[in-house]
Amino acid sequence: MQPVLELEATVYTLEQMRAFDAPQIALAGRSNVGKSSLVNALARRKALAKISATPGKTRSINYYRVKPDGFYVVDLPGYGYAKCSKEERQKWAELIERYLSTCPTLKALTVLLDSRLEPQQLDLDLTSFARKSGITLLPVLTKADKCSQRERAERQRQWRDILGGIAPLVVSAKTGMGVDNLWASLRKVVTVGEVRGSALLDPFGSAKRDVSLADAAPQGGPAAHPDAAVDAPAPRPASESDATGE
Ligand SMILES: Nc1nc2c(ncn2[C@@H]2O[C@H](COP(=O)(O)OP(=O)(O)O)[C@@H](O)[C@H]2O)c(=O)[nH]1
Ligand SMILES: [Mg+2]
Repeated sequence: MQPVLELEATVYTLEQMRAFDAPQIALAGRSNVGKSSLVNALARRKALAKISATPGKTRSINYYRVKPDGFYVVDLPGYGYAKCSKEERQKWAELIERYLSTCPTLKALTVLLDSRLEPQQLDLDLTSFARKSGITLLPVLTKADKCSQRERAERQRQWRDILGGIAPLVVSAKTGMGVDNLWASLRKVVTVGEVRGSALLDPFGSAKRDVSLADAAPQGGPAAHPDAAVDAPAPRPASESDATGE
């Protein structure tokens, strides 16, 4: 049976987030990575999630209930919007960090990564934080229709190396590529607790939560964690305007 995605609630604070006790999969990504488009593709609807003309404006957290399964897809605010103030970025990071660190029913974090871009510092910060916190990562490369198959495969390999063997899924909200695979992974991670074998289970899964996303530098800034950029090439300025959220 094809799952259905329904917007159940929109909240703004950690206190409001604590009201949800069903299993949850968080969805995060840099502003403009294609998160809203992917939610719509998962829902097979055109306008469930708003595709923003002014990226970075939405600070809300949307709880989508998956039926009939019963778990939530928790759509977190996009991060790293260049025009946000430092204070706003700090507030985002603290909220996300506290949610990810304390939500007792969190099953996984789906991190959306732009398949056209070299790994960006903020993506490295978030994935590094998740791995050190023992959170199951489900990385997803978006906008796959904008790359050749060879570029996609290279980007997948690059991220797999950075993430210690976890190869991202490749999706396109535009063509629908990979969307069924993503659904299968989301459902599996909720029921089984892992997606593709032990590769998804962090080798340092029991590591202390000793990293702070709140220290994350704005996009293009210095690395927040000395080890966040291991094996990763330096982020390069995005050349296409819709790749940066500006
Ligand atoms: N070609 C292509 N464009 C996409 C895809 N997903 C999103 N976009 C475009 O990227 C821009 C940002 O998308 P949006 O979903 O609002 O990103 P968000 O800020 O992460 O929610 C919009 O112009 C979308 O039309 C995709 O799979 N393929
Ligand atoms: Mg959006």
